[in-house]
Amino acid sequence: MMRNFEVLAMMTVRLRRFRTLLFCLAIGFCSGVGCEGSVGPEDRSGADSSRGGAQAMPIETPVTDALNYEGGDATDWKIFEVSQSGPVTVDVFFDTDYVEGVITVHDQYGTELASRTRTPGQQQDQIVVNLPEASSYYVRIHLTAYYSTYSIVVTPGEGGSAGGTGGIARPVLDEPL
Ligand SMILES: [Ca+2]
Repeated sequence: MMRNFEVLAMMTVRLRRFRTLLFCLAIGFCSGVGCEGSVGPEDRSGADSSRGGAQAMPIETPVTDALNYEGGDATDWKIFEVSQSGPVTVDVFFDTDYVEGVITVHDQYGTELASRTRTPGQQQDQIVVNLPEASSYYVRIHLTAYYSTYSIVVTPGEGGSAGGTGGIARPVLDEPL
């Protein structure tokens, strides 16, 4: 017949084995699904990941920022103001042309007015949107893959490759003479 301390020692050993088993299972689970070092798409996005934290963007002034889907900064919100109703052109220029994502324009209540899904391979995305009144409006730039620095500018009028009154083409700086 075992004495009390022998029973206690045996149970302690079993408990340690059980804890070791749990530990190994946890390690195995984490290495399987990538617990360590994994970053969610918005984990490092900052306040501008939501409309309430949108960064101000003056009209006709390019603003440069960066997005990184795998690095945890998939979304930037920008806010701009217009003093009259009418069309504006939003141009977004990505340094890395194969990034994937979607650009949307919203009114002051968050209602989506226009949307453009990026075409990988094009550096410039252009959205023309008719704004119904003098007010604040938002642009949401959201990546679904990869990372890039980008510049965004809002100009009054209708742009487009057909020679509209608004919008700009990306400046070409490195052309050979
Ligand atoms: Ca962000």
